[in-house]
Parts: sequence; structure tokens; C-alpha cells
Amino acid sequence: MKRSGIRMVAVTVLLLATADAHNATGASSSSVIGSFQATVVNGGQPPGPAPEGMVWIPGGEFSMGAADPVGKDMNDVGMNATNDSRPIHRVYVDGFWIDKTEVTNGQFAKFVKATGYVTVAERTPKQEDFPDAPPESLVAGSVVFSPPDHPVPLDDYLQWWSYVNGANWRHPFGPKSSIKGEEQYPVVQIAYEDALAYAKWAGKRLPTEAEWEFAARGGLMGKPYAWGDQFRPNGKWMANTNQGHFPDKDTGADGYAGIAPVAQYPPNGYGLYDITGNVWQWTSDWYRPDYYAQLAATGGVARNPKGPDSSFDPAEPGEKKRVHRGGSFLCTEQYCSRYMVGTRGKGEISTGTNHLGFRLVKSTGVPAREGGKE
Ligand SMILES: [Ca+2]
Repeated sequence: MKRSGIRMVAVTVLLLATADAHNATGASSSSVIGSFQATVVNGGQPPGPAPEGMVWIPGGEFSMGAADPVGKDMNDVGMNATNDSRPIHRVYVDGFWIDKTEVTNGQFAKFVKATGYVTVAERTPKQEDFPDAPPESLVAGSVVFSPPDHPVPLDDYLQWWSYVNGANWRHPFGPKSSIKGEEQYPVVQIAYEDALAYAKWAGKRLPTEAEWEFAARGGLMGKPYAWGDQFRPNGKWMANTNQGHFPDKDTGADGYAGIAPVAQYPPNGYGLYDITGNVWQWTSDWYRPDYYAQLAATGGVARNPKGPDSSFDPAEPGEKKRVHRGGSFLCTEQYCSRYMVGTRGKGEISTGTNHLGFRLVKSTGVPAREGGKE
């Protein structure tokens, strides 16, 4: 990294680098691990015709979280999951509509054209917000995956993440990059408030983490992947992840090195494309590593949980983070295997990256019961 000060903090909270989660969680996996129980899907029909591009998720009760990896240490690099995804706990969510795909560049462009919205990454940082930053560093930009050309130890993510001046949703890798012809790719370089602004315009909202996971599981119970038990059933690639050697070599064996257009891989049981892999997705929950443990400790079913009241990441207690889910085209079993459906990510709310986007949900109009317990 050649820059210091402005948004360097943001770089340090990149979700792909959450190597701290293993040790940061307050939960003890050995003492509070639950187990998966049957998914009980609500009956009845969808409340009406599906909004364009959305599908009905009936909601119901399910077991949320990730199982302990079998025969593997939950180390912080090639982890199957992190301890913040434990224990498995029981959750109920009401039915809702959800986007079949992540929001695309084409969709986001319509929003920007209609509203004149300027994303966080396009705004020049203000000195008052970064009083310690040298003025010359107050340049609009965002965080970009910038892989080394040789293998590196996986304990320093600054070797593959850079803050790039001029990077934003129109120029995901920096000023010389473009999304021309990529209307069907997921929009990236989106900060949390950018996603909220789009959602308000679209008459939708971000999913809670629980809604996201219920939808992602596609009606299955406790499977490690959104589609079932095997990463590659019958040899078939089911999601856009990373092959080769992380971070220096992505062979694209699954069809894409780097980001892919939406819906290039089979949908899950609810008809959702790229619910894991391709780009991470914002959820509306604040991040705390011990949230699952808090819910599990009550011993009941968490109804429509909306996340903790505030963010707290012991690794970076000063940062406000929301939960990311789904993993990305950079995820690999060598590092950050969080295309596994029960696992979690997190990210500082003002930080976009070129592998982070979002998809939205819509409630039926029936007021959901507030988060909490029965
Ligand atoms: Ca790939």
C-alpha cells in the first residue's frame, strides 16, 4: 500500500481478510454447538404475482449456521467456516420476495440516471471526516483486488488489496477500467448506504442475515452448499469461485477468472442465481461474532431476527460493520471458503470492493414480528 491515512482503515476491514474471526468470537464452538434440524417451510401460496425479477420465499423455521468441518482445523485461512457462524441455532422468518440475481450494472445505471445518485466511492473524502489524513490523500476511490504475480503468505491481505484512486462502480478496477458491455454483471464497489439508496428507489430493502440464509438454503436442511452436499456434484461447477492458487493465480476452471455475469451457474432450490460465489452480498444485520451464541443461549426460536443492536468486532472495535454473505469469485478452499452457505462475512459500512454487491428483498406488507424470541 502506498497510501496512508484516508480509508486505510477501511482496507483493513476487508471481508476476505477476516482471519480474525476464528479467535475473535466470544462463542466456544466446543461447548455450544447445536445440530441441524428439519426445515419447516410455511405453507400457502405466494401472496400475489411475483414482482419482476423476484421469487417468493415462503419462510418458515430452519437451522441457521455452519457445522464444524469434519477432520479439519478451523484455521483462519483455509477455513471451512469461522466460529462466528456457530452455534447452529433455530430461526423463523416470514415469507418475502427476493431478487433472483444480484443487482446488475444495468439496473444500477437506471437508478443513477433517474436520481443522480453519487456513490460513496465517487465522493471526494472530506478533511473534516478524516482529520488526520494528509490533504493530498483525500481522493475518491475504492478498494480493488490487486493480486501479486507470485505466491505470497496468506497472512497479509494488503498484498492483494489496494485502495485505488478513481475506482468506483463505473470503473471497478480504477479509472482505466470500464463496465461498458457489462450490463448483466453484478454492480460492485457499493457501500452499504449505496445499497440502501438503491433499495429505497426500487421499493425494496436489504435482506436480514436470517432471510438471506433461509433463501440461500433453497429448502434444504443443513447442507454445506446452497445446492447440497458436494461442491461439484457430478463434476459440475455450481458457483463462481476461485481455482488455481490464491491470490496469485485464478485459472478460471469454473468458466470465469474473476467476476461473471449474473445467472451463469445453476440456481438453488428457490430459483436464486449466484446466491453464493461471484460477489458478496450486503445484509442489513450489524455484525457481531457472538450474535449466534446470543440467540442460541435463549434456547428458543429466534423469530425474524434482525441482528444485534450495534456492531462490534473485537478485532477492530472502532469500525461499524454489517454482515456480508455468500462469498465471491475470490473464495477458495485455500482461503475464505465462504461460498459455504452457513458461513459469514463482514465489512465496514463505507467500504466497497470489486467483489461486493447486493440483492434485495420485498416484504408482503404483512408486518413482520420484531426480532426477538417467543
Ligand atoms: Ca471463477
